Parts: sequence; C-alpha cells; structure tokens
Amino acid sequence: MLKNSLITALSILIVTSIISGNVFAADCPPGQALNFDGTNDYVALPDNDPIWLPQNNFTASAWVYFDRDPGVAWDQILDLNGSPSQHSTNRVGYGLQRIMAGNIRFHMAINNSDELLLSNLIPAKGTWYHIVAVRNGTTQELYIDGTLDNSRTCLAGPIDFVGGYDDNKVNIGRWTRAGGVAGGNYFLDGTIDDVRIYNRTLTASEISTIMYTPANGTEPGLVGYWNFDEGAGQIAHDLTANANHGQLGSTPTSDSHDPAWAISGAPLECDEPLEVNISIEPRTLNIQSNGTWITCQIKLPDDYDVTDVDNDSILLADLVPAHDTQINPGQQQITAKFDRQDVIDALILMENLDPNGGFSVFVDVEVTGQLNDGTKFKGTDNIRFMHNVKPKKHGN
Ligand SMILES: [Ca+2]
Ligand SMILES: [Ca+2]
Ligand SMILES: [Ca+2]
Repeated sequence: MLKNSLITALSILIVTSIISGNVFAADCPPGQALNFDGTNDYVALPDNDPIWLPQNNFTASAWVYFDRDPGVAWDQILDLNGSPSQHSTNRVGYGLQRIMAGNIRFHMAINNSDELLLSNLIPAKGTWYHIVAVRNGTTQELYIDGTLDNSRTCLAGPIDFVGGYDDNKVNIGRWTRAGGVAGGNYFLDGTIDDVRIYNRTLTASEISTIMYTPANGTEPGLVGYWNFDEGAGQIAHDLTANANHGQLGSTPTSDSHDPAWAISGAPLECDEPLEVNISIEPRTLNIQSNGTWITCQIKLPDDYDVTDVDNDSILLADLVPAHDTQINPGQQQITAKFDRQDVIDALILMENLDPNGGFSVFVDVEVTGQLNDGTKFKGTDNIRFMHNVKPKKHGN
C-alpha cells in the first residue's frame, strides 16, 4: 500500500520536474507577488499616529514589473505619506513612482519643499526592475538593478510627520490625492514583490546583495518587509517585529481594490538550506537482512537549538517521513527513525535499481527538514545498499 503511494509520489515528482524543467523543484518554490490592475488596486499600510516611517535616513526598495508602456499613465509604487496632503502647510513624506514621461521618480517632501529625483533609466514594460530610494542626509539616490542611476542634493533635516499626515496615505501601488480613494488617485499597472523599508542608508554593496537575497525580517535597520509570499488571503504580512501588516484593498474582505496574488518572477534566490551532519544506521542496508527501522542521527551546528526542529518536516530522500524522533539536546542531536521497507523502496526508485536483480552500490542519502522559524536544513550520508549479491568465494 505505502509502497504504491511512494511509487506514485516519486513518479509525480519526476514527471513534474520534466514538465517544468525543475522550475518547481520542491526545495525551491517560486515566490509569490501581488499584481495591481492599474485602475484601483492597492495594499493599505498602517497610517497610525505616531507614524512608523523613518524620519531621517532611510532606504526603500521593491521589485517592480510594469504591465504598461511608459507614457500611458503614472504608475505608483510606494506612497509613504508622500502624496499631496490635506495639510497643505505641512507636506511631509516620500514615495516612488513612474511618471508619465517614464522616469522613476523618488519624491520627498521636507518642510513643504518638494525634493524630486528622476531616474535616467526609463523602465520598459514586461521586465522586472529592482528600484531603490535612499535618503542619506542631504543626498537623494536612486538605484536601479543594483546600480546607482542618479542622485541629487536635498534639504537637510528630519521629515517631521507630527500633525502632518492624513489617513490612507501609506500605500503600496497607490498615490492618494487629498487623502481619499476618490478619483484622481494614481495606481500601478503591474506587479510588486519584496518591498522593504530600512531606517538607515544602505551602501551600494548592500543594495546589490539584498536585491537577490530574501530577508528574514531581523536584518539591521529593517523596519518594514513585505515579501508577499502568503499567496492567498487579505493580509500582506510585515515580517519585521513592527508587524505593520498591509490590507489588500479597501476592506478586510474581498473587494474591487484588492490586488491579485501572482507567481513572482523577481529573481530572488532561494534560501540556501543549513548544512547539517547526519549519520545513517545501518551503514549497509542489505535487503535480505532483517530489521524494521533505519535510524538517522541529525546534528545541528552549535548556534542552532535542536528543540526548534519541526519533527514533521523531516524527510529521507525527499519521500520517507520520519516515523518518530528523539531529541538529545545535550548533544545537539535528533534521532529520526524511518520505516526500513519505505527506505528500501525509495532507494530502489531513486537509484533506478531492479528490485529482483543483484546489486551492491553506494548511495548518497539525503535527509531534509526545517526549523520552526522556516530555516531549512539538509544533510547527506553515503551508505552501501545491496541485494542478492553472492558472497565472494574464498581462495580464488
Ligand atoms: Ca515574494
Ligand atoms: Ca480587501
Ligand atoms: Ca481592481
């Protein structure tokens, strides 16, 4: 019974990877993103008082894909209280948009002064761009795809939000006019992924790293991080401790302002799994021998806590779940027990062996799993796998 289900599971796995060219390999799923319709979609971020947005140096970044050509309409990326205000004597905030002419604009309002930096590059439709706005004292910078595109001198001093902001003016994909959702707002026609706000200046070198590297929310200075990997529902979670979660659209339920979940094409790398040491017993798995279990000692590096392992996530050869586990915290070890027959079936399939034939091979057996915080781990051990091999004659 289980043997058949294992065969079916592995067949599906093989067929899937052939069809997809391994794009959907199990340990590297494509991330999710949000697609905005260009008409009225947005994600509303908290706009409570006191506002959580950085007031001095900051870095704001996002992966953006435009669904329309430049010159068709303004496309809004981030509005961080930067759009026109009801408080006409106290305009404060910042934002990112693509203007009608096609340039990316990094807009700041400091003490009622508009500080505008335009990109040299004009992004085309149908391509992912990593767009970063940096405020560094009296310098504004725009980075596109990891390279400094343009910079200018801006006013000194903090962006003093006190009393200067209105409701509905902290959004992804929308630029509000006079604080409402009424006509005159600008929206994005395109897809956004991996939005970040840091309360510090990132260097060029850091920017060229973060553009490809997913964050975990605890990075220095990261005060807002939305990776849109939920893939469903009405909440885009802020993965930092600030928990400034975004709401899709105008209500907590489905509405016409909701952007749509979409598979992301942003070239973010997968998290590399943590390498762990594993040791499988017996060292030789002889099908003709007796036994019920295969055991595996999994040893985590010293700076990880073995009690954080999600026991249900442990798999041998991507296929066989751990039957049960035993934690040995003193030795940073977990002992996982696997059904011997399931392991034999999985290895026969993995190595494409004839279960009725004779063989004696060394196989790399991988054991994977994850910690409760989502950190993946992986370890490999090499064991002998044999069946129906005639003992060597003595004296030859
Ligand atoms: Ca994502
Ligand atoms: Ca909604
Ligand atoms: Ca809509």
